[in-house]
Amino acid sequence: MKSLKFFTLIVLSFVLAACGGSKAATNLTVDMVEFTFTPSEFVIPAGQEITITANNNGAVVHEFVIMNLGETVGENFGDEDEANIYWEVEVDPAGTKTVTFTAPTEPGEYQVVCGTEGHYIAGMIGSLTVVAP
Ligand SMILES: [Cu+2]
Repeated sequence: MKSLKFFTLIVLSFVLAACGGSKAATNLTVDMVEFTFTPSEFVIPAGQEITITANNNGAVVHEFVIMNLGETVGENFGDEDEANIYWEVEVDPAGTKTVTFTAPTEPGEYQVVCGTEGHYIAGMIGSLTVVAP
């Protein structure tokens, strides 16, 4: 009985992987302005190397901050959130950066925020969904 449950779990994870696999990308592009990410939703494969090109088309510094799984920014983005950051990149106004990071190994939905003061409250929020590769 135990092995049947395990088998079902294995089959389920293959099905889930197949569903998410088609949309997951290892190359991302994000455009940032006051106060939005475009696009604001991303799907990446777990544990893979991800290349992201972050364009800042705005007039102030913007950040693409990925929070740890299960951690979301509360009322406002502050010092207490720094410890819960998985990865971040900061881009100057009118600047662009192409950088890489390793996707989290744990599938799930990760909150993306801009860490520049006031931007989180202004709605500069996105989501990063990590799926089994
Ligand atoms: Cu911002």
